[in-house]
Amino acid sequence: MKGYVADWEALQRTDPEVAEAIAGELERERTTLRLIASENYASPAVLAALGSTMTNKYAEGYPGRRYYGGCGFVDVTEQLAIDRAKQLFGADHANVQPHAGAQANLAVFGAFLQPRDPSEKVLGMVLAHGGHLTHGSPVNVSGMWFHFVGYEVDRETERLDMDRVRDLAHEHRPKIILAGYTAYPREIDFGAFRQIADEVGALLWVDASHFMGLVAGGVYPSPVPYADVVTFTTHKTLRGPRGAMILCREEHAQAIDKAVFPMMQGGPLEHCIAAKAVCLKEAMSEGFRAYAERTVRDARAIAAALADEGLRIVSGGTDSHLLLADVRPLGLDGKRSEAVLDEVGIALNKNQIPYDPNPPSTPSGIRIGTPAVATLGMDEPEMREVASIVGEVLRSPDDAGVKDKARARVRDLMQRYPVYP
Ligand code: DSN
Repeated sequence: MKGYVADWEALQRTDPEVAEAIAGELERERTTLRLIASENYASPAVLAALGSTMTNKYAEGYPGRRYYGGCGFVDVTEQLAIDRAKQLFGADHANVQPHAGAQANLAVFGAFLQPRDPSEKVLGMVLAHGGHLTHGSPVNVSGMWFHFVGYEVDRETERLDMDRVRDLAHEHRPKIILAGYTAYPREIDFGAFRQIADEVGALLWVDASHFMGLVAGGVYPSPVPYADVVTFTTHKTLRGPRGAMILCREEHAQAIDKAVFPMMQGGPLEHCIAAKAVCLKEAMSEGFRAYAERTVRDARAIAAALADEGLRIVSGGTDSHLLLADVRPLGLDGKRSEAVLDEVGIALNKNQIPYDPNPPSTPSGIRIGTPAVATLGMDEPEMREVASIVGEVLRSPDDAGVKDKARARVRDLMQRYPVYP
């Protein structure tokens, strides 16, 4: 049999405009230092599964119980993804169909809450301290239809204050307590969250999107033994295709499956699910473990080196793949820092810091993540080099000569660690 996955020549012939943009994106990825904490590089094997003919198949339902015929092969790949997710994370049940993190989170609301019922509260982190759009933002269905109460990090330590979480839980008696964030660099004490949830009879939901790859690699605590339900995207530290999964305890399996399909989604993206199976196999390898270790080592190294460059590191460091840096000591804000670093080929994002006096459009901080550079193999010496480039540029944001030199140093680094060679 001739294998058939993505055919680059066919795309160039059929639609040169789209082909040119895709080639442009590849070139951008090859020449830009990727420090966006939520981004990574999917492997060629993952990309091959994504570009396969499984995109053609309708398969509403679940393996062995579909609403369409001809599902034998997509049943194989979806069951592999389910089995591997359960094995890798030690979970009772896995649903691998959510199209994205927002849909996975929506399924949790669908499984456990009634919309617009103020008696059913969710206790989650306030957005400005590292929560997520889908954790109760007023412009998202989570905040429009569901009743959130927010906890914050401690003002001094900039870390979770579990006594405060406990007080709020006892005061508001939430139906769900939510942990897991987009800009919190430290370890989360899932055991403490479990204990508080049990004290008030709440479910514990962990959105592990950012760090689930670190859990797979054994370098970050697993929420699975503690949480009722764990949602996560598959394209961040886990390094798979764009998409998401849900793990849960057996007692919630039926509610979660029904909430994903037919409540929130229709036909599953079986090409993505095949790619999820591939990424889970990759995540079981020794090489993945080494990548996960390097990711955290890199984050610690760049945090320490950026502190030496004069930036203030929120909470004083990191235990994960990301850090938040306050750029005000250099006389800048996060927006300007993001823009000037983009000019020299470094991609990261502006971010609010806890208790930020500045608005989200011009926040005081930047967020830096190391999964992508760790995938390329960069280690502590390269992180010190990157920090020195960042420091030089941010200290002289209007100096064209400094920026030219920085651009050349970034180019050199990217040549030494090629993307999709
Ligand atoms: N937007 C993602 C992030 O950058 O953290 C989360 O969905």
